[in-house]
Amino acid sequence: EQTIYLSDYKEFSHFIDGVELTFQLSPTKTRVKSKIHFRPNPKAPEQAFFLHGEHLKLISAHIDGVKISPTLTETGLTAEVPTGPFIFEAEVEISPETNTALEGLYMSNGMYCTQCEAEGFRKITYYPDRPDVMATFKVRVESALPVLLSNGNPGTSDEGIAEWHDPWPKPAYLFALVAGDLIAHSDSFTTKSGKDVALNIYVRPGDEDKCAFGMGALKRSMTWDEDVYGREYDLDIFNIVAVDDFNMGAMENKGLNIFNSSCVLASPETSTDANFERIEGIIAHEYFHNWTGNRITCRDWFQLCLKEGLTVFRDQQFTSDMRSHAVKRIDDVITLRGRQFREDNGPLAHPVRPESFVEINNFYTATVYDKGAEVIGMLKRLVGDEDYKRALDLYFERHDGDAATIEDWLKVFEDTTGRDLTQFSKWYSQAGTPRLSVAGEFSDGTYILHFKQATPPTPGQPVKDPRVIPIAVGLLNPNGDEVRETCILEMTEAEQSFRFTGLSTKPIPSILRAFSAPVILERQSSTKERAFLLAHDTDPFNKWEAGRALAKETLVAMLTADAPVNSDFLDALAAVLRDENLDPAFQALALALPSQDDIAQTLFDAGVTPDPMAIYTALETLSQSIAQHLQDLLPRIYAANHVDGPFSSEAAPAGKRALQGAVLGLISRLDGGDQARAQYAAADNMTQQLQALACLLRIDRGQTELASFETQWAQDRLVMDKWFGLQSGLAAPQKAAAITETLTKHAAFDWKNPNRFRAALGGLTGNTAGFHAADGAGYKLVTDWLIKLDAANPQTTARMSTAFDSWRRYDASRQGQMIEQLKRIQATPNLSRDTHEMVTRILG
Ligand code: B3K
Ligand code: ZN
Repeated sequence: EQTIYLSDYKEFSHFIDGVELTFQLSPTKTRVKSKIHFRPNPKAPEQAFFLHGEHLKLISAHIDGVKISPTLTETGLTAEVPTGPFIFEAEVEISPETNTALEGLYMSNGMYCTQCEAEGFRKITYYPDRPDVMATFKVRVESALPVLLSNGNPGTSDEGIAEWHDPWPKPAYLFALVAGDLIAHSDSFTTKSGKDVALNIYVRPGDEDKCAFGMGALKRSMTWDEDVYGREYDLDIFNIVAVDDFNMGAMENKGLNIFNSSCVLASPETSTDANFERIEGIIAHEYFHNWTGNRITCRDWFQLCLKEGLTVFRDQQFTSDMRSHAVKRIDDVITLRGRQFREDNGPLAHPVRPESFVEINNFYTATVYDKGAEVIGMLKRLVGDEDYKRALDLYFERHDGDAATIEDWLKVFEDTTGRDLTQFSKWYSQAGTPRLSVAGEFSDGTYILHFKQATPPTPGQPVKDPRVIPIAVGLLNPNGDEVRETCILEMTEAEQSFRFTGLSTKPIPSILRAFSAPVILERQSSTKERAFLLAHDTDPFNKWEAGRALAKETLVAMLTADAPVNSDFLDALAAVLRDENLDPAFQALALALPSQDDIAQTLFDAGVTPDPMAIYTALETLSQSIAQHLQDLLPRIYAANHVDGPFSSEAAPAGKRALQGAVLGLISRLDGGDQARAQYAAADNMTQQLQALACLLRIDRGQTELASFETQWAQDRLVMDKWFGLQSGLAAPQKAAAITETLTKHAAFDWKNPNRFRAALGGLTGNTAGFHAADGAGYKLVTDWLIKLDAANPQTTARMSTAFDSWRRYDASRQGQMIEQLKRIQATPNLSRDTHEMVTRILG
């Protein structure tokens, strides 16, 4: 197992002036012919000529027309080459049909497709498969299948032949090819400068009625990127293809985005409101990559956050603009805490820009993506909106066509603003979530906030330096009026104080507004003060945060001190529900309780060993108390948020449905599920159908509805994923492993399909108390399946093995059982490099 280091970076020996590829497609004997124009790179250090290549059958190779016999290894090919420019030609044979790893060229339901990022192109042909080698591609596809696609603009095509030419130099990871019996949903877009672009979403026959929403989202993305970032599209055609077998969400291949069908197909009957929003966000994300990723790519994979952090940041901005800034920010912070904080506080912690890896696919993480986006948000807060815009303009101008680095990225901000970003760059190099503690002091009209920051050690980084932390603060007076508007305090020291003068009364501070930095804020505060902020804070994020803190404090007190449910919290929730000026989507978020995993981490941080079953029970008790306390209010809120008329996936009706769903969950705890059954029967959209079914499963009912749901949706694979996921995800803890095991025996459980596997097994790992059931049945079942899947699909296995990364939090018995399972995976003969790296890091 070889570790790759950032510090070992060196340039490739050659430039490429052009690539021509011909594909003769066949399920087990696809021929790939390549013709690559190499030219020596005078700046590159001395090195042997090496091309990556894995699982390829070399038929022949030529240099300048002369047959050669290169040296072949497991990882590639070396050859003697001329000192000047030369043409390298190869013919290889590959077998897409037997490629179950879903990386390189593979087949899904009779259709050919590719996934090359990060290092899949080397499974297609011999090539310098690294992002800093960019070239223009001409591709010819030969197949009897009706639709033949590749990157760039279409060239001549004929019966069984299609040619594509991509004029923009690109790294191999952005290469794509699709061939299949597909139907196009077509439209067009005129760019700001008047260029017409043909748009297509290609799907399997039968899915054509689920493309309209995605097409609209694409056009909104194109307009938004022109308006907000000044970025126009740069080819004559933009194609999206939906694929059922896909390891992740989607892929930004130049001019030919390939999507997991779950991230593009949408209809009111089959998709929830959350699905619609996610699909819109992912379509935007992949489209935005055309500039942040494709036109400007990464020098090496250590710079992954250069494109991913920035593109996530952009898609978050987009969704905020399309929907609600407040709700989107709260959603993003919930995700960040649930995934990235967990990662940052466990054995898999790594910097936003890692410095070494064994398998790069293991670093497409919440830290690189979501913390990477937070770091950009902080940068924007520090320099201000205008300088952010100027810096981005400079970035596009200076680096268009480059394979760039984080240093390049920070330099455009330094050059634009004159700031020194040396300390700021530690956000890229140091792992771990800073703990920010604060105490307030008031005398003689002056209020002082004393801050301290400290970051706990992470693997390989025992000591941390202070970071630059932008802390957004506003002050309220006891009447609830804002006496100081939001300002950004720029903390740079380990301990630092900030003063506010000229105040007539002691203010109530609202700290870390809009979650201005990805830190854990530790602040002693009274229930009264939290309830005050929940009622009065003008910053919607902190308003929500105050409620969340109350919920957490109540749960922690119930779990550690046998305390009863805090009635101040219940009253505060009632006030939120009664406030008719609030956005229903916000009210729904305020009603939601922290996750079991969040409580487990909170207890662990406080030095308490979490008991998953006790956490589950405390949450049930609290939900029941909330339901009883709000009893009189619930039917009225439920009725008031009923949405009439034809379904719309827009934010306002979706917010009402979200609130209705949250209220239905509480009502179900009081009426044995009557209202949920009624909603299920009346539902004409998936949001309400699934809400009702989930409410019933949570109270251990709903068997009739589960069966009718299965009958109704047996033919729809994406809806059936929901059916699988709901059962393993919401099963009562003691039954969760058994129910999941039964699901894996269901005729429709196609374990090689990542969506289906994730639905059933990922449902269980997300069911915290069920996965961590004391008898270890959850651990064992998941491990059995991970071992089985690894032989077919290393990437998805490695990703799902992170379910075990929290083992250190738990008691000795659970720790022992989890370690035993991790070691069982580690000892599996022929375990993939992906999974081996993950379990080894998790074991620590
Ligand atoms: N860039 C791809 C992710 C590729 C993952 C490779 N294991 C999708 C995205 O972030 O847009
Ligand atoms: Zn991305």
